[in-house]
Amino acid sequence: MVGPRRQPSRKGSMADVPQNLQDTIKSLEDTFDVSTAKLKEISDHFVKELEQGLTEEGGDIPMNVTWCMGFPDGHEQGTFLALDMGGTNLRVCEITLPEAKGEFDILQSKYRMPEELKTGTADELWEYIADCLQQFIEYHHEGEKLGQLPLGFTFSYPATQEYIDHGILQRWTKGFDIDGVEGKDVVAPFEQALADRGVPIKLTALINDTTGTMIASAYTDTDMKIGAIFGTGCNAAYMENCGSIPKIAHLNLPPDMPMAINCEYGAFDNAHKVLPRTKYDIIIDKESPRPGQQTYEKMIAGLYLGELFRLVCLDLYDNPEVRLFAGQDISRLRKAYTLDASFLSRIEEDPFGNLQETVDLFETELKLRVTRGECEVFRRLAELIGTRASRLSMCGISAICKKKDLKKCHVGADGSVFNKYPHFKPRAQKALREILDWPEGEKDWVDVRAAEDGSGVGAALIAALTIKRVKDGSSYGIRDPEAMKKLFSNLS
Ligand code: G16
Ligand code: BGC
Repeated sequence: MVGPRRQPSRKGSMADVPQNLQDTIKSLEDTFDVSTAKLKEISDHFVKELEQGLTEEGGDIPMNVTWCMGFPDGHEQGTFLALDMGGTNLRVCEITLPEAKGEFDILQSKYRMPEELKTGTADELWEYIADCLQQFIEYHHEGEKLGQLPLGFTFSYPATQEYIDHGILQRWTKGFDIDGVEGKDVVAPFEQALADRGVPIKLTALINDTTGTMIASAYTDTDMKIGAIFGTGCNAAYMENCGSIPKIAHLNLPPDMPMAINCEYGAFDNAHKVLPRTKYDIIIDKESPRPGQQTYEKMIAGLYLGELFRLVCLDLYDNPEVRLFAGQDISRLRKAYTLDASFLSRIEEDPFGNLQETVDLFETELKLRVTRGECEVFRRLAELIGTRASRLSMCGISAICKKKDLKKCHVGADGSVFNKYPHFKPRAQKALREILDWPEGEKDWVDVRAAEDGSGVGAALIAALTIKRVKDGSSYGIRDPEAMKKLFSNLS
């Protein structure tokens, strides 16, 4: 039998929850709540780390120079391929930017990144990606004689770029652990796999998903100043002036020239100075493939939310005062990463007064029978983990706003947590308001909005901007400007 639809107000729902579980809820609140004062402290420290990342000496946050040197003006034109390799999906798109300002047509195929690829070999990775591209071209251009197609490759991992069409993987993130790629150029083996298959593609720009999201969003919205991903991983990009990037001072670029910076701020506070890490965050880090890395990301990104929930449940099972799942076989729950963020979303979205969906979820996913009181603990725990993630997520965004003195702007956002996790956006906006102290009664000055069609369009636009730049005579950050100019002389 299904209980009554849950009322928006949950007052009274605790009346029949045993005292020991009420105490558990209180203690979880103490563990996961992040106060306004703490958010402000984190955000202030974040500004310092952003600045340090731009210096020659560097710091925890890489602040990668991307060679994406300007926003689109809406008049970019041509047909481009875009490849988007995220944590979960691989997308191949063909994007046509027509004459009409700010428009685009998109053809796309989505392939799942097979789990085993994430811990396989480098050859398997590049071969899989090249196969997907080959399939896409054969399907959409069967029998056509094609010249070299320009490609924007969204590679959503930290990369050092001397040129826009080159990138050395600094380290894998998001649970990837493929040997022999870190510290090496990713473009050469990728191009080799394409050449082996005779696929007529020329990588024109290697970009990050945050830069792509920023550029795609700015194509139709000139207030867009930051691109952010709240998904399997977390990160943001913004536009800096070359003159404010001490680590590239030796290149003598014009000081006012714009340069997109891929912050890679998932690495914020790797020195553990300010984030309120719980014992669960510490376990997640310790048991990850790269302990000590991505401290901030591991507290807020989608990959880790289910794992946090699982670790707390295990702890409460072992706690003699609480004894969740008493007397039951918890072997399924013991398996690391068995729960993903959608498990929490579904608990948070359970519409029933008696939390029947939560009961069913534990039964189907974990083969566990749970009591009404336990469900109240799970509901509150999911809310606490989700709320902490959205609030902490805004420390990075507010820090960029402070650093660039952006009082009012839009932030283009993408990723499964932003798009699918319940209440993420209102919780995040509330935290931004607390950190940035907007005057009472004012609308949100910094507005985090869903990005237009993700970083695929961004990759195409950055490829277009790069070709345009080379044709206009700018060779900054392009490996072989003459060759690129010649190859794409037919594109406007
Ligand atoms: C979108 C963007 C990708 C980005 C991804 C992040 O893809 O186009 O560039 O990497 O979001 O989200 P997640 O980490 O949750 O996959 P998609 O395929 O989710 O629309
Ligand atoms: C990666 C970033 C990426 C972010 C969001 C992080 O783990 O290091 O490059 O932008 O995830 O996908």
